[in-house]
Amino acid sequence: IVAVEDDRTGTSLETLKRAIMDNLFYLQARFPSVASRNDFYMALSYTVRDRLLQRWISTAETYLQQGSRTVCYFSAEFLLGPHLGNNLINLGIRQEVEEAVNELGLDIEELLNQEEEPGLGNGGLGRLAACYLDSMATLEIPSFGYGIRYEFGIFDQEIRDGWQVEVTDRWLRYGNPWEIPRPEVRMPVKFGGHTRSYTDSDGHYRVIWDAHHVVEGVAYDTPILGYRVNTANTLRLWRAEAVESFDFQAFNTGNYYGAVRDKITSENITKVLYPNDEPLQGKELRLSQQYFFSSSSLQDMIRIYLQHNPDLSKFHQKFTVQLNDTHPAISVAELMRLLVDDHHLDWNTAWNVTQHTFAYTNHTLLPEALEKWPIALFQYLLPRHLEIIFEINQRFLDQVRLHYPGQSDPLARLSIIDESGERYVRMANLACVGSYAINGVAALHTELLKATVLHDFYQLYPERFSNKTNGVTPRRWVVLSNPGLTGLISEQIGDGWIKDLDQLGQLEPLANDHHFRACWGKTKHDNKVALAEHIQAKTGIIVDPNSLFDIQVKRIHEYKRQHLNVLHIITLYQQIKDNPHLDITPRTFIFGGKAAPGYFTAKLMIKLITAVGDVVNRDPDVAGRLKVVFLPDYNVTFGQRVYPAADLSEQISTAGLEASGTGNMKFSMNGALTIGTLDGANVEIREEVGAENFFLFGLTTPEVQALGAKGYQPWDYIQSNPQLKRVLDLIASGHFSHGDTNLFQPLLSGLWNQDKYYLMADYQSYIDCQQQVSQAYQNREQWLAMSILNTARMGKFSSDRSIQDYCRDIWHVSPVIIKLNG
Ligand code: 26M
Repeated sequence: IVAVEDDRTGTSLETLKRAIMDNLFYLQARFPSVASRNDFYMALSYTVRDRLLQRWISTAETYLQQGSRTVCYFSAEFLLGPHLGNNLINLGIRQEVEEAVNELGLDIEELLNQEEEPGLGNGGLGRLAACYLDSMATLEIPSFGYGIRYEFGIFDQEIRDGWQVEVTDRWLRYGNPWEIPRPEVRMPVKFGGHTRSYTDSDGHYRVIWDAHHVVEGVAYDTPILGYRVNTANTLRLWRAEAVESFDFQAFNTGNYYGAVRDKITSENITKVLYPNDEPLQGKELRLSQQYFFSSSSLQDMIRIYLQHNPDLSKFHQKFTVQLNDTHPAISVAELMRLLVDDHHLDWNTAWNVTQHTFAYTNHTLLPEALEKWPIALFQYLLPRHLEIIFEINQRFLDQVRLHYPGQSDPLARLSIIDESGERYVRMANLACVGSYAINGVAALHTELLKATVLHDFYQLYPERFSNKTNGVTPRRWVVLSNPGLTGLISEQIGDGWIKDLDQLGQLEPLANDHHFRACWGKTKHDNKVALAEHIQAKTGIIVDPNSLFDIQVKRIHEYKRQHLNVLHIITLYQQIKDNPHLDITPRTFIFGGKAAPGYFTAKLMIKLITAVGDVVNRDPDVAGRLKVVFLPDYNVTFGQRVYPAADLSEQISTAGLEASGTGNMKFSMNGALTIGTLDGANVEIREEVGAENFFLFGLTTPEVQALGAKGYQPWDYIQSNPQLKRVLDLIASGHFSHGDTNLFQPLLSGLWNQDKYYLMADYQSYIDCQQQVSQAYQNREQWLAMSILNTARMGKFSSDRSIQDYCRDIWHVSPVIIKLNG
């Protein structure tokens, strides 16, 4: 007889098989003969979850007992990707589970593919938060993630007639075995109404906020297990539920249906994730989401704190909060409100706590992406917070005045309130004033922040600024996604690199080893074959695994310049049309990425890619030497297939505009070479891998700035470059649009007239650089050596390194080792 504990935590073959069958019966209520693939996926997931929970509970107990300093990572997005495979890797039971599953007559790959990924993020920012959770758990750092449990994550993308079509992401449809609902953990969150003040019996000035309505935040927890450690931290996501208070019912007396309608309105708050790249102006629901999760999370932290410490004036010694962009910046005002209004701290004490609690990460320099909310909206939704922000601002500007006597310009720029026209609350300014640390996400980005967007704050508080270059977790992005490469590397240097990525440096001498190169090449080829099969299954397009796989996957955006990539494709196509016998390096161009639903130009870029593909892929003159594939619905799951199969990584944003990029790191770790501009983390990747192992092109940031200042004229470049002009003319002629000369006009006239992102200026440099890529690929031995060196020199870009930097320079937290109880 097996004891309950052994039965639910053991990893022997028999125990695992028994557990899967038990879960199938008792949780899914199915016999094997009628069970669907999803039933088996669920049964297996619960089996793995049982083995997480022991660690998770021990972790929670240890944190509670030790009261260690804790990081809270506040983020509106966590783009986790599928859990099952990752948890198998981190638990170290992938092998055993595969065997158990086989013996039950099932296929582990099929079960893994069954998982619907939680797409609770747009792209880089949300995926970064997920990598950081993995690293914090692996490094045994006491930490919580706090965010929003969206019922509908980022939309699913379909391509119909070459255009993007958005489909609702119903990821919770068949249940989510990885979350543990905590219906007893509920936080009231108020909205609207009015404030009033009075003086209490001790003579204290007090403010009461009589809200228009209250919504409850209910906690849903997901355990985040570290790699081969006992630490399992918590990601706590909040779901909005309506409250049916006595007042609420009384108010709706005789209006039962009206009350139910109001209930639905409350629950709308956590219905859907907003795509970025959409103007947020006046999106009341978006501000509601931000406030809802900020308030729920801070209330939860205060509740936990008060269980052991009565004195909130030391709150910042126990907790630090990282603000992932300005989405949770309202937290600055909310913590002040909770401390002053609800817990009766005096203003100065509360401000001291607040100011020592928050740290702020900026993720973009694009001016249109800086969040600001109309004062009227604030007044209507968060009247008390507006008062608090005015008070913070007044005290702040009094300080600034001492710094800039008699000068009004710096004051106007630093003010939390934008008064240049309609009045707005500037969230980045609120975040800067309320934080003890401010950082950018790559060296260049941080320098540009200090020089431009946050220049005035840098002048005022230089000591708050630092750089924290992004990183990605090698557990998901190499071990899980690229088992072939993982095996090859570990055979040579052991598996210490998985937790200490600098050890990849030991591969360097092997770049000269002919046999190792051959194995490296074989692994890449196998991954390309697998991707080719996937492409054929999804799109029907047949691609040649011996061709150069040239890949650009990321959100579709003009500044990321997918259309520059297309201009290169058309250039090659025209060269072939001119000379069908041209000796050319065969290439497969693979694109993936979503466009924001309201971003017309980005959607037209997708149409251009698919339209060019339709012509090029079919043209007999091309004879299969060029293929263009747009793979629909790029997400984490697809990323895991695509990075391991890439030869060339496209990182071609206009210099100065991509804050960091993280896909660039995933590609290089998996042995792809990069063609890129000196932008974001590309700069540091090139420094690490060596200029000779990186294909650099394009204007530098200062050159872009200088060109803009002297008056950039794109037609100068077009008129002096017949090849470029021919490419643009071919698009305009309707060659890729069944003769329709209007279809791509909006894109083309953008390039002819303003060309905001300098494609014309960078075109020739890009084409020349691509020519070097094609040549380099012909020298297979040399290419393989470069590929090995790229992987070997990527140690810096582990998110473990990033998290250690945050711990040391900003958070001042240290690891807490978890022992298993029981
Ligand atoms: C919003 C409205 C209109 C136009 C653009 C926006 C917008 C653009 C970018 C809003 C938010 C944006 O950034 C969010 C984001 O994901 N930033 C990415 O963060 C990653 C992690 O730090 C970086 O690697 C990426 O370079 C950065 O783009």
